[in-house]
Amino acid sequence: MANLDQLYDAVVRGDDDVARDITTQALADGVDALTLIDQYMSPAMAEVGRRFEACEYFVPELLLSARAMKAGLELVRPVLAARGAEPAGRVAIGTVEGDLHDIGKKLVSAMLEGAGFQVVDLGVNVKPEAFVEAVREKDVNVLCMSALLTTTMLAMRRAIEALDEAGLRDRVKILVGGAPVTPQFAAEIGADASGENAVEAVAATRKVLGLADA
Ligand code: B1M
Repeated sequence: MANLDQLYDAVVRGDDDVARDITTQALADGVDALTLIDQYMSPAMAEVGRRFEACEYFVPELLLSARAMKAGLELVRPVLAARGAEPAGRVAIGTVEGDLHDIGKKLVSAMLEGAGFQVVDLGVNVKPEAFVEAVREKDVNVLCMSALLTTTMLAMRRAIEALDEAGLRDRVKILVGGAPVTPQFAAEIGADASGENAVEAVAATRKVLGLADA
């Protein structure tokens, strides 16, 4: 029988091999896939987030934990998909036009998945029209945009304007983030919220969707 506490520990310690092994064994033992996420992986990522905010963990630890969680999630996702389990919400995320930085975006994406959201990653250098297309086609509740350059953060405004012009602005909540992005800038361009880091991004996503604190 799989020792599920080891799954929690593996995610907190960022050990993707152990996370993969325990998840495989647990699924073979018949442990419920949602239990693995709700009771072990997500609480582990919440603990990682707490350590990050307390400056006990830094970006490298966050990346390792995100990788370990993804290793487990990749095994659990097909099981959930097969039985049609509802995610907490659907999110599309991308780094804006002209910007190739994707490490932070991937981290935000992994934390959102860890919190139970279904995430469509649109990649980097995403044009405003591609964000519009994602909102039109992917049935998402939240659109997340990341920018790391002071020059490219302006593309967030263009994407929001494009959504407005397409008549789709009211269909989604918009969250923006990345090193140069401030809450003032977010408000100025008409976004619903911003997050300073991946942990805040999850909290802000839950908040804009009116979900209770995790
Ligand atoms: Co670039 N780069 N880079 N770079 N790069 C920065 C951002 C820079 C600050 C370095 C510097 O000069 N000190 C600087 C920007 C200056 C500015 O505009 N103010 C810079 C520059 C100038 C450039 C180039 C223009 C350099 C050149 O070619 N002359 C060029 C631009 C290319 C382009 O995008 N068109 C460039 C290229 C690159 C690489 C390709 C070499 C590489 C990216 C590789 C990759 O991503 N695959 C790179 C890197 C690695 C960096 C630094 C060193 C690290 C960025 C990173 O990954 N951080 C960066 C300097 C730095 O930040 N110290 C730098 C780790 C990551 C976990 O953090 O991305 O901040 P971060 O994400 C955080 C938060 O910002 C937040 O949560 C994340 C997790 O906590 N967050 C969100 C991010 N997105 C969010 C979305 C949200 C909410 C929160 O909601 C939707």
